[in-house]
Amino acid sequence: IVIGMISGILLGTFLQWLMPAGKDKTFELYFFQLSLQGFLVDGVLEVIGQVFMASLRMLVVPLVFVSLVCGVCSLKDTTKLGRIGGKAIGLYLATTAIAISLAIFVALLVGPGEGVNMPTSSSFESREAPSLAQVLIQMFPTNPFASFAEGNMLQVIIFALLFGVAIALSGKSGERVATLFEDLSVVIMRLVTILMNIAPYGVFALLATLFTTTSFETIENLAWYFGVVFFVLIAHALLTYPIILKLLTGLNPLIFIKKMRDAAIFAFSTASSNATIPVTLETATKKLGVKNSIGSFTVPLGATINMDGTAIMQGVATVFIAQVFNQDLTLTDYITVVLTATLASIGTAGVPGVGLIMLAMVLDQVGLPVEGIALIIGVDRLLDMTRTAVNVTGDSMVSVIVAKSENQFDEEMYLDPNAGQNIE
Ligand code: DAS
Repeated sequence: IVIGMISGILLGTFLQWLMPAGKDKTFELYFFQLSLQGFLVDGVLEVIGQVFMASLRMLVVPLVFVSLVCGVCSLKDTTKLGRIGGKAIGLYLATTAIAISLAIFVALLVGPGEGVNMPTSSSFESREAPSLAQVLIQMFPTNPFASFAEGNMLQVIIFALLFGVAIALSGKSGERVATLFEDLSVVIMRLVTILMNIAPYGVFALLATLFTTTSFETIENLAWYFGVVFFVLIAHALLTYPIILKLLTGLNPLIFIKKMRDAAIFAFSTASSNATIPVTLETATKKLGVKNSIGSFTVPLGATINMDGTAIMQGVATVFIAQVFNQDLTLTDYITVVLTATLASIGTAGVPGVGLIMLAMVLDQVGLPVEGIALIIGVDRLLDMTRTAVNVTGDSMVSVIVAKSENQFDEEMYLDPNAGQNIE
């Protein structure tokens, strides 16, 4: 993807140099430039780029609906749905909302996308912002199929949550439907992987087109974007989590951070919370003192519905893309972004790259051009690895908090620096 990004930027910049504006040119040169613009830029590259963006958005509705229904269904085979589930889900949503709010605040402070004024093809109609009451009322679908067709994701998410609970409470029938959704989830994940294979070509085409009309300093803005996401991810992991852990359990957070090292490194390497579940579970139950009765529930649940790192990327990316395309977002828009990204993080399964697909949905929700994803997808892999490490750290922290609140916690193990040292 990075090669696609760099070659796309170089081709775009070359074409921009080749087709300077202005009329003082011979007919031949003018004819050559017109055909270049017409055939190559507005033709081949535009088509490849738009097809890639369409396929990125094509997955959002099925991905969120299926993985969210599965996430809720997974609660059914544990009688703990009530108290412990409530505590875990409450903490997961709260930490994700804090994460994205922090991300938006820092991004607005730094302004990584300021000064680019990139022209946008999609018409960002200047809408009067819906009131918060309207946003909340509009979250409930009157016709789920219409919500699917329109890609109204908050409604899709609410419907998926309700549908998943209904499955969990439907006995044998529910079990059969839940199995179907688990199989569907595997297929959809395969589709995500397939899509990620064509990403380099899509990124190449999108950036080549974008850079025929964009100057180089956008690269500088991209570096700022990367820096802001990276800074907020580290701040969330090393500040927010220790403060929450200390406040809610009184435990020494430095021990927690130190013991998370292996799981964080594994998550960074795989960029997949799901793939890291075994290591996160080992860390929680063999190092952090979380009893298996809690960890076996909160860790897989967290890998599915808790994505603080992803929400941070989505918060910064939304502000960055709004600034790059010079679109002002209102406070209600930002609240919609926090709601959408927090709820969407429930629907984001823990596999590489899905955070970016969910970003397409968040941008759509506030009417921002989804093409902006092309700018950041090239630097997303390293951020994906980093935010996955934050995701699993959040999953482990909530597991410790819930375990301690349920007296299912071994404080001696937590305090023992050598506990569980033989985890390979
Ligand atoms: N890689 C995802 C995870 O496994 C997160 C993301 O794509 O943002 O947590």
